[in-house]
Formats: sequence, structure tokens, C-alpha cells
Amino acid sequence: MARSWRNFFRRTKEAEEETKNERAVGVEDEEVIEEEEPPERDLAEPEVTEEPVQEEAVEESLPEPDEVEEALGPAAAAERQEAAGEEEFGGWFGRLRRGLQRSRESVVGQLNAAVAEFRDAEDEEFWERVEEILISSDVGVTTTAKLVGELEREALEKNITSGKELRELMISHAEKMLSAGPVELDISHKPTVVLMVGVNGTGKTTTIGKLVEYLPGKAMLAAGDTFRAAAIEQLQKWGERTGAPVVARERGADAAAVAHDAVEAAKRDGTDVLMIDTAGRLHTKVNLMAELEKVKRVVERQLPGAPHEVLLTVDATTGQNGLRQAKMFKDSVGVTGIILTKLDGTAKGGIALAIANEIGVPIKLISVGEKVGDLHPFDAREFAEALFGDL
Ligand SMILES: Nc1nc2c(ncn2[C@@H]2O[C@H](COP(=O)(O)OP(=O)(O)OP(=O)(O)O)[C@@H](O)[C@H]2O)c(=O)[nH]1
Ligand SMILES: [Mg+2]
Repeated sequence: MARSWRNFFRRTKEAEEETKNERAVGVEDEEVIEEEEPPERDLAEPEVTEEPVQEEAVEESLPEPDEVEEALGPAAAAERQEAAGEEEFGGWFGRLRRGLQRSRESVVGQLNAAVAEFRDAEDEEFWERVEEILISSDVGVTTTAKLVGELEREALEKNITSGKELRELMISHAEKMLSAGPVELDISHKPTVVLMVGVNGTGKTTTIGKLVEYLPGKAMLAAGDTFRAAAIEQLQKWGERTGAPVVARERGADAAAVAHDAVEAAKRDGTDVLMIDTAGRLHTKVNLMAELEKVKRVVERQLPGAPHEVLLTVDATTGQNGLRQAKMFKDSVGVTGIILTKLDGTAKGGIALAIANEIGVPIKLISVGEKVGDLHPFDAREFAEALFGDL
């Protein structure tokens, strides 16, 4: 079964029971929040906004169309209709294929040409050609060598002579490589603490905002990026939009102190999932890593076992650079899952293979655009098919 939001969150049995009939599922297709210049605000005191607004219960798989309209309000309903229109073109898979269009055009186009000439697995030139194609899609030298080595071996063993069988083999090997661990997000703790890390501009804050729309239960956000101007306000906007309270201090405050306040607030308020946003850039990389390590230590001290998930956003357009970043974050703060963003803006979607193979951390979510509906749980098979499948 393809991965969907339904089977993405790992929760306790009780929590599942509680919300069985009243799933608060986010709107899939809303516009991105405009990043207007935020008003000057006095953020001197740590602040926790009010209780989250109880969202209307909307069954993901679908109430009647008019019920949805009623529940969502006209603007959201119109967007939902637009989304429904998209379903005709293949729903998420269609969106994924469109998001991966540039990667597909470069990879699939070339692969089609190569595979069309494939006669048997002993043709060394053929394998060299496949290597070139994969490397140009940012699969990377190491991962390409491994993938092509495995493919060649199996194609020889099975005496494969048809392009169709070969493509199927490619997809299944890519799928295996992309499956680096459990994709589900563990939110079975109360509160569950999710630490979001990644270099600046990779999509941490917007991904938090999108993810809250899908999270079951009560979410809380912590504005742990106290470095960048407007970072706090950006998160507060997502808080307003999703109804999740935002814990913040003033700009320049200690990020670990914000995290501390937030964990206390989450424990006190019966929050299910606390998501901590962090800075993507400080004066130096060393400073950044030291700050993240401190945030993590403080959270751990307050709540043993937390943070339960450390999610790293990697911007797919940065290619091999993203791979280096992933290694760095993994080594210093430990990463439980990767969110690969901006796949829509690159022809180098092959980076997913390099990340899964060389970092050994599962990709849990991918993003193919700026809308809420562009974020989706990662499915290795689906991704491999979208990347290597026939045009
Ligand atoms: N096209 C596209 N844009 C995206 C995607 N994900 C995020 N973005 C955009 O990337 C920009 C940066 O996203 P942020 O969430 O602010 O990134 P950040 O990691 O929080 O950055 P800092 O706060 O500077 O550390 C925003 O304009 C997002 O809308 C995606 O999948 N596709
Ligand atoms: Mg940010």
C-alpha cells in the first residue's frame, strides 16, 4: 500500500481511538502564507498564545463534497475543489510526477534512449551509459557505483535481455536503496518533541507549518530560530493559521531557553506534539551546531527520551552539498529522518538515492512545492517509479 498521511504517524492505541471519529485533518491545498514584513512587536517576555482553536473535523477520505465546503469555508472549499480536480490527474502521484518533472525529463529521457538499445547484460558500454545518466542526476559517484554494480550482477544472473525487465529491475533496486529505515513519524509520546534542523532556506519553518496541518492531536510550536530577523513572526503566522500556540522569546534570546519554555508549556497544556523550529544560520557553522546540541541537551534533560524525532530538511536543489550537510547534522545532533524539499525546482532528484544510501537515515517526507498539499510522506516505491518509470 502506498504511503499516505493515514499510515504516516505512529501513535499510541489510545490516541488513535480518541480521534478515530474526529480526525482533524488539515486542508491540503491552501496558498502559501505571504512573507510580509512583520510588525514591530515587543517579544521581551516568553509568550504562549492561547489554546489552539479547535479545528473542524474533516474526514480525509472524504465526506460528501458539500459537507466539506461547509466545514472548510468557501475559500478552502474552492481550493479543495481544485485539489479534487487534480485527483483526476492522478492525485498525489500526479503531483509527485509533475514535481519531479525536471528530474524525469533528464533521467527518464536519457534512460529511455539507453534502454531502447539494451540487448544483454554483458554490454559494458550500456552500463557506463547508465552510470553517466545517474551521476548527472546527482545520484553521486559512490551510490551510482553501488546501484549499477548490483543491477549488472542481477541482470547477468537472470539473463535479462529486455528493456522492460531491466527497467523493472532498476526500479526495484532503487526502491530497496531508498528504504533506509522506518518512514513513520513517531508521535507516540506525550508530549512528543520534534526538533527541526537544517541550513538556512532549506524549508524548516514552512515544513513545520505544513506538517501541523496534518498532525493529529494538539500541536505546539517553538520559535527556536532567534537569530534571523522575522523568523519568530514567520512561525507565529503559521501558529495563527493552524491554531497551534507558539512559544517564543525575543530575537537574540537563547534558543535553548525557548526550547525549555516550550517543553514546560507542552507538558503543562497536554500538548501531543511540540515542534521546535531552529536557526539555519548563525555566525559560523560551529556556533550553529553548538547551539543545536545545546537545545537538544536541554530538551533531553527536561523530558527523558526527547527529542523523539530530529528532522533534517535538505534542499534537493543543492545536490551533493545537501549530502554534506546531512552528514554534518547527523554527526552532531543525530537525525532520525530527512525531509527532502524543493524537488520541484531541480533536475537532480537522484540526490534522494545518495542520501538514503550514504547517510543511512530514512527520508520521511518530501516536498514538491510551496503549498500544504505539496508535502507528503515518502514512499520509496512511488519515488523510484516516478524517477525511473517510463515517460
Ligand atoms: N518550490 C519550493 N519551495 C519551497 C519548498 N519548501 C520550502 N520552500 C520555500 O523555501 C523558502 C524557504 O523556506 P523556509 O521554511 O523559510 O526555510 P528555513 O529552513 O526555515 O530557512 P531559515 O529560517 O532561513 O533557516 C520559502 O520561500 C518556502 O516557501 C518546496 O518544496 N518547493
Ligand atoms: Mg526558518
